[in-house]
Amino acid sequence: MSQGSAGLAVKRVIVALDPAVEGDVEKLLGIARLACREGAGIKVGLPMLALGGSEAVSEAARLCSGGGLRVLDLKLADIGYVMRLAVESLARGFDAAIAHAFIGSEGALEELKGALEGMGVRLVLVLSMSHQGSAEVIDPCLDRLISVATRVRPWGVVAPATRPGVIARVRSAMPRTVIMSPGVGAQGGRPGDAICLGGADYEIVGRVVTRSPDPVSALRSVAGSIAERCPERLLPAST
Ligand code: O7M
Repeated sequence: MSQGSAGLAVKRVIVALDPAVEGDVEKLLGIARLACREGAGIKVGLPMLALGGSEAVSEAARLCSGGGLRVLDLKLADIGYVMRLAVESLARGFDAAIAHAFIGSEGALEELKGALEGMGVRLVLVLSMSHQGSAEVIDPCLDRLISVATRVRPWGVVAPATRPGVIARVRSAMPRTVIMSPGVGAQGGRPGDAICLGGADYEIVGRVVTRSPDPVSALRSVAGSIAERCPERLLPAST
C-alpha cells in the first residue's frame, strides 16, 4: 500500500458522531475537527441532537467549516411540510441531509429537496439499511426505492456496508450518484467491502473510531485496510 492510496482512502471515510451519554458530546465534537481535517467528514444525527441539543449539532458543522463533508442524519420520513420545518432549523451549515426514500416523491421528497436546495444543502436518500431487519420490508422493495430515487435525483444515497451486493445493485442502477455506506466494524462490515466490492464512494464509521482510545489511529487503520484492498478504486471521490 502506498502513502498516496492511504491518503486517498482516508478521504473516503466519514465519521458518525453518536454520543451515548451527555458526557460524550464534548469528546465527539473534538473528534469532529479531526474527522474533517484527516478524513472525509462527519455525520451527526439524533443522538447528538438528543444529548447535546441543536447547539451541539450546529457546533459540529461549524467545527468542520474549514473543509470536510458535513452530513445531517435525521433520517427524515414525514410529510414535506414538516420535513421543511425540521431542516430549516437544523440543516444550516451542513452540506447534505438524509431522508428515507420510502416516503415517496410527491408531497414529501420533492418538497424536501426544494427546501434543501434553497439552503444550499444536498439531499441524500436511504435506500437500504445495515441491520438484519432491513430484509423484512425495505430490501424486498429495493427496486421501487431505486426508482423513487431515480425520479427525485438526490445527490447521494445510503446503502449498507454489511451487504455489498445491495450496494452493487444500487451502483449499477445509479452510476453517477454518491453512495455512502454505514455498518463498518461494529456492525460486522469489513473496511473496504463497501468501496471495493460494492462500488460505494464513502464508508461511514462510528464506534470503531469514536470509542477508540486513539481515534486518529483508528481512522487511519480503517483507511489503510481500504487502501490495501482496492487502491485502484481510490480516485478522489466526487463531492
Ligand atoms: O459504525 P457504527 O455502527 O457505530 O455507526 C453506524 C452509523 O451509521 C450510525 O450513525 C447509524 O445511524 C448509521 N447508519 C447505520 O448504522 N445503518 C444504516 O442502515 C444507516 C445509517 C445511516 O447513516 O443512515 C443514513
